[in-house]
Amino acid sequence: MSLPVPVVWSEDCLRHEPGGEVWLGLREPGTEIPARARVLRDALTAAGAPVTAAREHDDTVLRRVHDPALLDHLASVWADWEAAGLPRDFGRDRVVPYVFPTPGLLAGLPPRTPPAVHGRAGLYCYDTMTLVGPGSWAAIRGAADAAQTAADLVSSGAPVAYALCRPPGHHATRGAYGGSCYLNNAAVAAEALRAAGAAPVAIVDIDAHHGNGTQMIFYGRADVWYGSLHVDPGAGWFPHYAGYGDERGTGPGEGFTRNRPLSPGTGDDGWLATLDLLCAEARALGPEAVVVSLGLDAAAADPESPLRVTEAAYRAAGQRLAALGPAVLIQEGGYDLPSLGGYAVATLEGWAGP
Ligand code: SP5
Ligand code: ZN
Repeated sequence: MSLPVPVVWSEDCLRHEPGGEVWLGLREPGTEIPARARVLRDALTAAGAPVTAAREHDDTVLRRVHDPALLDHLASVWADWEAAGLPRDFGRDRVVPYVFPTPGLLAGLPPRTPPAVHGRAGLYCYDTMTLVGPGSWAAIRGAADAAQTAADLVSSGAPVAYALCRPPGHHATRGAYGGSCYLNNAAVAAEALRAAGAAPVAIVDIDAHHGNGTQMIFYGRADVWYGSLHVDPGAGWFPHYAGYGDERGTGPGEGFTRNRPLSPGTGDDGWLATLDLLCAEARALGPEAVVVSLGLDAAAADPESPLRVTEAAYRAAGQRLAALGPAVLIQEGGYDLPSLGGYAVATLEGWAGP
């Protein structure tokens, strides 16, 4: 049996070991762990999908998507943290910010980049649950390379390619990381497709959480449409501050963002009916290429979301999304290790068709 969807893989994605997450003031084990990537790779390989190595790319596309200062920060923050003696002298074995330059703090003061790394950390990170360790940058870069390699395949004529990105990316904004995401792999894929000439590009985000980073990166643009279905942030779910239905884009981008929040507990019928609405809107755009932020955390057993979607519905979602056109699939969330591989295989099988 074979699954004709290329899986783009970077061994470096295993090197990010966040070592937990600080949630509401306490460090917990965390669910965004290297085993996720192994489970996904092994399940897809066992299902017969071909694995292809991510190729290294230069910074051109990354610098279009992200503030270069964020790239420089992520590349150097662990070394700076270690040089400051924080692991050895204070037992702080991961980068975690503690002061955040919110508008309420700055109140119009000129922007500063604090020289102390423990002060600077909060300038580029908006939460306490997205930790950085020694191998993080290699993995972050490997994930972005996987996204670009998958985009290259589709730009060269492949109908679909799946990038097994870890860490995930859709919460990373132009200038800040958070939500277990560091660089926005889906935005990188979309920008790579644009650079290869595709226009317009539609991003469909089916992760259980709203992709606030992706939305923000393209919020003012009409050449990249962003649509998402996700658990309602107004019902108490991350990212709390974005993902509401009245966010529709701004300026030339007005009408090119579409959010469809779902009630906690939503199951297959509600999820697929909403996905159909989103797909109809994406199709109306006439996209030349599609990026799917493929989060598998809407799964019934997932510990990070209250949506209750079965493997069969993800299979149906793969089928429906395939009808939109050539697509780059980007792995986002999905944290229930026992069921994760089955959901990925079902989605890609649905894509490939009977
Ligand atoms: C890419 C992605 O799916 N990011 C998810 C970020 C949401 N994380 C919210 C974490 C909230 C704390 N988790 C504790 C789980 C306790 N059951
Ligand atoms: Zn998620």
